[in-house]
Amino acid sequence: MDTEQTSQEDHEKTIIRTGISLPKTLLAKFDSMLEETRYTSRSNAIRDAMGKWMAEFEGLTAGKEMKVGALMVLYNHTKGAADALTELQHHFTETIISSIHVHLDIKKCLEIIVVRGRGEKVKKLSSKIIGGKGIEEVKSLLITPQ
Ligand code: NI
Repeated sequence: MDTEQTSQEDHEKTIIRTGISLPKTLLAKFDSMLEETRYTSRSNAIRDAMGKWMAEFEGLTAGKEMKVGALMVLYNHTKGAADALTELQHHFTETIISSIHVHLDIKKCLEIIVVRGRGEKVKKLSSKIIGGKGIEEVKSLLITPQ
């Protein structure tokens, strides 16, 4: 048996316990939705959700392929996100064709950033938005023109 391979497999199976901070209401909603499924543990559901998010992020773009589409960004403008988003877009003028801003309510905004460019550039733009201060959700709708 190849000991190096075994060691690698063991390493991949190692379970790490970690703690995360969540709003109480989010956890309550998550738990109540879990009850509608066959999940027997919160850990398994969180692990699957992480896997789905990672696959979506990785699959967002295929490096050299041309993509056209939009990044939809929901954010809270009272937390400085508007200025940061504008500043960022000024660094991606070759990739961003246009953007549409919608004031949803007193705090929330939706920005639809229309993109055209190589997947790797779109992913770079997206990765600089996701998780930013005041950013609540980012969705991408991208197609590969023939
Ligand atoms: Ni607005």
